[in-house]
Order: sequence, then structure tokens, then C-alpha cells
Amino acid sequence: MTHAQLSPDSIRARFARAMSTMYRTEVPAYGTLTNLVEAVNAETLAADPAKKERLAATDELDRINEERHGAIRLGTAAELATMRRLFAVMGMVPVGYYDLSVAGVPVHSTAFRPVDPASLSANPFRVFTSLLRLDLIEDEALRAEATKVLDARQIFTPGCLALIEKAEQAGGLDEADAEAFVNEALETFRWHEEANVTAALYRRLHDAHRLVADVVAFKGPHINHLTPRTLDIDTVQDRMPEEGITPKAVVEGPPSRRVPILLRQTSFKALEEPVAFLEDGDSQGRHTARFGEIEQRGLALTPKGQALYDRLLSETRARVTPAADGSNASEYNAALAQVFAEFPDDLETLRTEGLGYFRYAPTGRAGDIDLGGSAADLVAAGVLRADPITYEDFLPVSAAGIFQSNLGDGAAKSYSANPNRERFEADLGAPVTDLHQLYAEAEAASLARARAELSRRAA
Ligand code: OOG
Ligand code: NI
Repeated sequence: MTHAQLSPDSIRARFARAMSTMYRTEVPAYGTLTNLVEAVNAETLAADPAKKERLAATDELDRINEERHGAIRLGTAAELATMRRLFAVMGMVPVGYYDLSVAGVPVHSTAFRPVDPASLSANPFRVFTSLLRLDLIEDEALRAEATKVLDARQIFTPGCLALIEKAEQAGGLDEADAEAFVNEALETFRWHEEANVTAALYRRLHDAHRLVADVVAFKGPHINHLTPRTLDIDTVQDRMPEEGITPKAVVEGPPSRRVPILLRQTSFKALEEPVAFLEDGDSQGRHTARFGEIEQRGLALTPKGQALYDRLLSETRARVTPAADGSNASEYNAALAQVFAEFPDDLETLRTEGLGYFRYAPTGRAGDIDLGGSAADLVAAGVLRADPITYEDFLPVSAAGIFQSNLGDGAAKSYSANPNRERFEADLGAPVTDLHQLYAEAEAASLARARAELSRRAA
């Protein structure tokens, strides 16, 4: 008899918990931050029963305090392709393509995450995964050296590779193998103090771009942050200094609103770490790799809503470009609030104007209604309720802001906008899933279920 297999959802939940435990030891400020976020979440829910009820209705209440996203940066196509297989064992697939070259960061990225609503509510753990683009580095000799170092490293343990293969062949892992897989996979994300290069090469990589040094100089893609989800980012931001944490001056994303949309994020520099380089003598160095971040998630926007968001954000940034040192933060925040006044800020308008995605369910109230009517009619008649679908993805401009604030001031270089999704997908070995399609499907499925239930009751 074969042993029962664990679901990918429960392997992912175990892995997320193991990562969190590891990161707490590696980066103590992360522990402080998660305690603060949990306290503020509890206060927010106590003060706002309607919010609590809505989160319960969309199956998010239980997941909030365990919800995390992390980020890694990879060096080669082969690493990216194997990472895809590793995440697949935990039910995480690549969603979205983010080109960050526009913002002066030589990477392009995707997010590995679960996609179906039940898996998301079980555990939504996601990892923002970037691939270094050495093609954007001008110095040819340096590019060749970096390639040589990257090609020689192996970021996965032999045990991890064997278990990925076993999971692919058997269609899953049993309890003992899942346990071993989580432990082996964790090794890839751990911080390694010993660098893969000499101090001299580190310096040259660093001068080309700090991000190049962060990827090439180390034995593996250390997890560089693990982000808890807060229900009130402004309050957490305000209270962070009391805990000895100094956040970046500007919160990325939309302004503070009655109805949160998309994603708001802020980060702080967590740690400067000692590094042992590959030679005697002047071999001790320091590297800032890891940081902290918090996020608040809101309504997922339709392409129409996203286009409005993109336009208003560009308008804001054309008025005030946030300075890296935070010196014009209040002007930026004022411009953001002013420009975004144009974005409707109540759920009903957001829904009826087709700006956001909603999940439909019967209210339980009977009505003398035409069951073939539109979703809007059924909601207006009081027989269906519409709850906002939460945005599960990332935002390229915000991600660039997070990268830059943690790479240090002056890290931005100018590259011309240079998206290359085809190349990314070839390196990944699979297409990335379109995120709007996922939300549209979730909305349509909820509506179909709700209609079926209404008809059953009417019969
Ligand atoms: C990733 C930065 C982007 C986010 O939440 O948008 C990010 C990185 O620094 O590797 O984490
Ligand atoms: Ni992040």
C-alpha cells in the first residue's frame, strides 16, 4: 500500500511556517514587526465588525495572521526553471510578468502563488521571484565573470532535487517525504555568510549594480524579506518607530482610502551582515541583503480599474517624484491624495462601474425577481451580496520602489524600458498565468454558483 499523499496546500503551509521560523532567527526585527502587525490587526477587527464580517465572508479571516509573501533573486535560467518545479510541489505557479528594467533595476520577475480560491484561503504564501538580467550590464568582461560564477553554483541540495523529481513522478509526496522536502528546500533560502567570490570581484559587481553583487556573490538566493499582511498600514507605519523600526518615508501604491484597492506597501532596512569573502587577508566585508516590509491588500481591479490606477499614479509622479531620502514625502502624499480623488471610493460605484472584481453569494433573502437578470440587478434586489475580491499580486512601480529603498540611495541606474516576457517564459520553461484572467474566473464562478443556488431555492 502506498502512503497517503499530503495536499500541496498543506506542504505549502508547512513550508511557509518553517520559513517564518527561520527568518525570525535570522532577522530579529521581523519578529518584532509580526507582533506589531498581529496586535494592530486584532485592534482593527475589534473596532470594525463590518470589516470582520466581510473578511469572514470571503474566507480570509483565518488566513490573515499567517499570511506572508517573500522575495528571492535568481541568477540563471536553469535556477528559475528548477525553482518553478520546486514551487509546483507546493501548489504555487508563476502569475504575472513584471519588468523592472524601466525602474532602473536589472531584473524581471514573476510571483509564485496558489491560484484557486480554496488554496488561497488555506494559505496564500507567495514568493516574488526575480531573474537577474546580465544582458543589461554593460561591462562585457564583468558579465563573463559573473556568468562563470553563477554557472558553477548549485543552489538546490541533492535531496531537494531528488524529492522534486519524486513528487513529479508520483504526483505528490507522503508525510515523511513532505517533511524532508520542506527541510531540504529551506536550505536554498537560507542566508550564507561565506561569499562565492573574492572581495575584489564583489566590489566590481557592486559597482556595476548592488543587485548584481547580491545575486552573484552568494551561494544561494537568500530570502530577502518576509512580509506580513496588515489590515491598517497607516497605523503600523506610525507605530513602527516605537518598536525601533524606521520605515521608508513613502508608502508605495494607492493612497489611504475608505475602500482599500490593490496593494499598499512599505519597507525598512533590516540588517547589515558580515560576509566572508573567498580569500585571506582583507576578506571580511559587509552586505545589506535583508529587509522588512508590510503590506495591506485591497480590492483587485479589472483592466479598466487598473488603467485608471496607472494613469492616476503617473499623474501623481509627474507632479511630485518621491525623493529617496524622504525629503518631499508630505508633498508626494498630498499630490497622491489629490489626484486619486478621481478614483471612486465606495464599493457600490466600484462594482457598478466595472472597476473591481467581486465575489457573489446569495443573501438568503427571497425576492420576487427575474433570476435571469444581471448580477447588478440581483444585488440591487437584495438577493445577492457582492464582496470585494482581494488583490493577490504585486505592482511593478511599487516593487521598483521597494527594491530601490533597500538597495540604497543612488542604486537606480537608467536602462531603457526593456520588457522581455518571451525570454522570461523561455527561461522559466512555462508561460506565466495572466492575473486578470484569474480574478475574472473567480468572479464568474462565484456568480454561476450563486445563480444555481437561487434557482434551486426557487424551484
Ligand atoms: C523584491 C522587491 C519587490 C514587493 O513586495 O513588491 C517586493 C526584491 O527586493 O527582491 O518585494
Ligand atoms: Ni515584498
